[in-house]
Amino acid sequence: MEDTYKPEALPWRAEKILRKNDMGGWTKAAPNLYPHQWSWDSAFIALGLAHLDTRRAARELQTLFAHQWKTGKVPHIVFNSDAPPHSYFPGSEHWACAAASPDAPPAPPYTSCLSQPPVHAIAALRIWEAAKRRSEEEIASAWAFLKDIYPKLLSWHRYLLTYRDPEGSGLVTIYHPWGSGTDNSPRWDAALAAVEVSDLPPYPRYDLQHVGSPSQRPTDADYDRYLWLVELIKRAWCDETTIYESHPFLVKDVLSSAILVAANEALLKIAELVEAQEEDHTIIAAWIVRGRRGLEGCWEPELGLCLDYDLRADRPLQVRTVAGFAPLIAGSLDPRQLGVLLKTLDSPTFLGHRGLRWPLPPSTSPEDPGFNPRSYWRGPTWPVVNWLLWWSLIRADETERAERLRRTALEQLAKGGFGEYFDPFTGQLLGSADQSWTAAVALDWLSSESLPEVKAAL
Ligand code: 2M8
Repeated sequence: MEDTYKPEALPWRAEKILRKNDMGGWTKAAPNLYPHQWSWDSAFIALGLAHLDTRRAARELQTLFAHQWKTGKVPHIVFNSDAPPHSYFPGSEHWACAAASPDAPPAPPYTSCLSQPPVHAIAALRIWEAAKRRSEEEIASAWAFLKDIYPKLLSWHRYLLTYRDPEGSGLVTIYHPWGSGTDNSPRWDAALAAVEVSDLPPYPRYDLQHVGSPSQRPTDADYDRYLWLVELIKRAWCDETTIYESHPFLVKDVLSSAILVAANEALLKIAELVEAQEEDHTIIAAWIVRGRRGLEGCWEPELGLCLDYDLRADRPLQVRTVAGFAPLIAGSLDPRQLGVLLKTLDSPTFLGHRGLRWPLPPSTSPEDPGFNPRSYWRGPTWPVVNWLLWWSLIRADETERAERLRRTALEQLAKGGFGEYFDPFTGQLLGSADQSWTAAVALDWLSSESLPEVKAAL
């Protein structure tokens, strides 16, 4: 394979992408395929922007949280009213009825009524840490940002631990695969198979015009189910209780749940910084304990991974994907479980697979029947997932492994470009080029040359 970029060109290339996709106070997830603001993309983008401009990074999150629902929910998409026609489906017209919900924020701009994994508090804390390495002015403005965003983050996490966890299990329920961020992962195959689609009007697949081949995106059969689930959510007027009672797809998502635990740890640090009331500390600390306990219950010793749970079928979803490393992301593992997870990570099920172009984790294990190396979340490697694992390995004191992962992930980007995802066997860029969150995590990796410093900032 030919060299795409010289490694020393990576920082300015990454910066150029973020500037190109910058829409003022927010960033498009990708130039053409994703012309709107996505929730967890914005969080990753903010932590990358923090290395360029901490105020602009803060604004990324503030723009997103300006569209928070009254329940505390942060919508998975805030629609760009100026997006080119026929560029993304389902767009704002399709979700406009969500604005009629009494819980919805003022529209336009319209929002979807789904959510995505809660990376935001982690990003907010990293903005603070980046500001601390700069000037007194930046520190003051980052502190004001933390003060402003803290109650919004608290309400977001509270939403996830109430509306999305009425059982008190510590695990986040999703009611649409889009809510997981890993849309067509085989994690959802069994639960989706039980969804019966009826009277769905024809719809366009604008996404396919922006990728090299339709095989890189979810199939039409997947999309039928996605849109049918959206239809049912709209018929329930986006009311969480109604959805919980009647919706055919209801799953406990271990990846979102683990991210929530890590985000609650970040929130606890923010609570200290902004001198939040003592009661908040107690609540957040209890959420962390509850989250870890919930994940313990999803542990599958035979696979050495954690499994999602289908609430409708009342059974775990037996699929080997990167989401199975959820306990590593949640952190504070006992050494025995950490050892088991690292063994799984190194085994042929993931990094040790002989066919891999680089030892980077495929989104789905090549040994899993649902694996497909070119289809979206069914096998390709994703830089943001690499970032999450890298960050989690540092937190677990696995600094050498973390450093290997970081260097390999950067090598992949230097050779392959700032892709949305990559074929794990050939290293070919798939999906969108110039994906914002890929550029953002690259900037974060590049500014993390000295690990002790990174560790101190966690
Ligand atoms: C992908 O999801 C959207 C729907 O939300 C899509 O395929 O149209 C996912 O990779 C998701 O995790 C990501 O946030 C979004 C934008 O990058 O694209």
